[in-house]
Amino acid sequence: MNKHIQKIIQKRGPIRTIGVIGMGYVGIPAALLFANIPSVKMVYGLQRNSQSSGYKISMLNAGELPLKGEEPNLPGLLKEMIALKKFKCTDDFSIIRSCDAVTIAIQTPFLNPRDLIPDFSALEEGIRQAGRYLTKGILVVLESTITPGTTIGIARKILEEESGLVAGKDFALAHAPERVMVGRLIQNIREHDRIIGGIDEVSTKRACELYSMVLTKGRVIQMTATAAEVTKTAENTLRDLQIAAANQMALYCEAMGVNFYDVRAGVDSLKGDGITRAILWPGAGVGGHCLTKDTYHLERGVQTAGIEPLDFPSDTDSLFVTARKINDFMPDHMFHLLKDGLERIHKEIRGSRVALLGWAFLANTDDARNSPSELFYHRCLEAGAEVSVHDPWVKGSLISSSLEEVLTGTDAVVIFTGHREYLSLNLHEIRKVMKKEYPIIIDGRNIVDPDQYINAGFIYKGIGRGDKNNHQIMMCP
Ligand code: SAJ
Repeated sequence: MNKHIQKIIQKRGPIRTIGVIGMGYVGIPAALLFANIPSVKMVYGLQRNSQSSGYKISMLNAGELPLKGEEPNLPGLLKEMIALKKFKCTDDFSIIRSCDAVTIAIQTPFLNPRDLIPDFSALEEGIRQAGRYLTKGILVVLESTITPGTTIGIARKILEEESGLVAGKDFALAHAPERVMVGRLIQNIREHDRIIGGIDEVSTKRACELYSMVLTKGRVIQMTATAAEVTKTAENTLRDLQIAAANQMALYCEAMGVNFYDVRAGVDSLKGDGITRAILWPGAGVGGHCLTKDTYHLERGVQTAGIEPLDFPSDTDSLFVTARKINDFMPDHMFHLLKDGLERIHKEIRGSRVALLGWAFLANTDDARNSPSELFYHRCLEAGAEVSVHDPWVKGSLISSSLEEVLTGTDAVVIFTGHREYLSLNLHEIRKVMKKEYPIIIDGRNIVDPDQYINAGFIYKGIGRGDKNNHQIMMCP
């Protein structure tokens, strides 16, 4: 262990003043939970005063949360920390000079999902800002999801350039990836195990000291910084892979005239020691800002941070990238099911009217980032169809909250998101407002009972329902 930094940290003593860079859905709860620790004296929420997000500074200092959706306990915690003067939001990054630790939680989106190059500009700017004000013995922690190799690579380089200090000798540096989900931010930070990877043992130890203060049920899991980066990207890559396996199995079941859900129940019935089959659910696609990009962070990591040549079958694509392609194909499959449904009543897609139910990427949320619905929507428009969109959770110029308005006079209703409101659809009401002899229903989330709709004269298509997708057309009652 580096004796030099150990001495400086011992001299500095316990972590009392903390800076959190990036007042988003990761940084805000983290900052407030740190502030809520009795032994912590002060937490500064550091937010650049930019056109797009500078408004958060005054909003947070007024005790208002700049986050959408319900976050249990967060509003009260903000007001309490403001009242106790233990939290303050500022664009004055020089305050980092008075901090014992600074965490960085800035998003790393893909500018253009097609080229799969993450846009690190905002994160690098945040790291540069931190670097300018580092003092000896400070702990720097990256919380953003980053390409493996970033912490010991570009992040370390920028911090050392800006501060003139040396990581591991003058300051501690670690990666502790966020694992929060909207709607459960406080609970996730407290209860999920925290992966903590320092560039060396002293950094890991100091970062464990920081996060142990906020953990309740969760425990710290220590590893190297690069292993922590791989863990975070891998946990979403493997979830994406599991979903892709369910999607591919559903496509096979459709081709073989089999009910995927029977197969799923059958496979799932195999229990016993050491026997595991984690079958997830097929659907109209995979959206969001985690699973749609973390695979590509991992892929870039193995290309850019490799210390050994990758030994992999030369004529084989990455299983993980293949999984991404399968999941990204599902909105196209929904389009094919729509076309097949229209063809059964000798209608073309061009000129047809489609009611798209669900714009959010995740059921019962208003989060529409990278939503599969958007891909399907544009595919229909390009094919000459007219599309009306309903979502009870998402607001937007394209979206109506009136189901009747969206369904009126349409040829097909297409369910993309499993919102709970769609579990109680009234097929007779739907039929009445669609006013079609043979209305079409395409179920992308296994929401409806096929027989009920088929017997009511609907043309039914559902993902994974090979046993129903070529049903006999029942005379309309
Ligand atoms: N999806 C399926 N089939 C499934 C599960 C999900 O098609 O069986 C689709 C959803 O409809 C959605 C997309 O995948 O479009 C993503 O769903 P998700 O449940 O994975 O939700 P996310 O994207 O918010 O993932 C987050 C991740 N959490 C973090 O990155 C901290 C992920 O690691 C979690 O496992 C996931 O939440 C969770 O389990 O809630």
